Amino acid sequence: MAGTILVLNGPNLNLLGTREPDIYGHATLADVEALCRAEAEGFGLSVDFRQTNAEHEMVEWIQQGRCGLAGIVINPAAFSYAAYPVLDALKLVEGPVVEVHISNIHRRDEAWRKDTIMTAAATGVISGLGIAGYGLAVRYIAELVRSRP
Ligand code: CA2
Repeated sequence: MAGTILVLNGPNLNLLGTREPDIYGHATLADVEALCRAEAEGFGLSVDFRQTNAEHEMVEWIQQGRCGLAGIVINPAAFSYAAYPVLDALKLVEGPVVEVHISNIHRRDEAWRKDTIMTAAATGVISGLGIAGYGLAVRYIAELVRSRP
């Protein structure tokens, strides 16, 4: 577990790569998973990669992973805007939590997209770097692990 990075994806991200490519690109969630695994494996770490459309499932996964993981990378997707149970669960996590958004939520046409509540529980946020943001988040956590005595 200490050598595992949990990568969580919220609602509708199972459809990544099938619509709105101008905003989200052409990569699929399977591509994102491969990217995260490749990055983690370079540091000798493993990735537990998951997606759900169900808030209760996301809460369960975060609770199960709150201790003993290298860290959590999460794209909460639309949970970002109203899912207080997910926020509370993230606040219980002991290790680093990196919030990732593929698009730059501060430049989107809909003003509400910038108001993510999850940031209150995140160590840091990456937004707008496409799926590369996931790889950078995994790398951040992996380097933290490597720097520990
Ligand atoms: O930019 C991101 O990664 C988002 O977290 C994606 C979320 C959106 O609600 C956030 O505002 C920003 C999910 C977008 C809807 O899901 C799609 C999946 C595939 C293709 C297009 C949209």
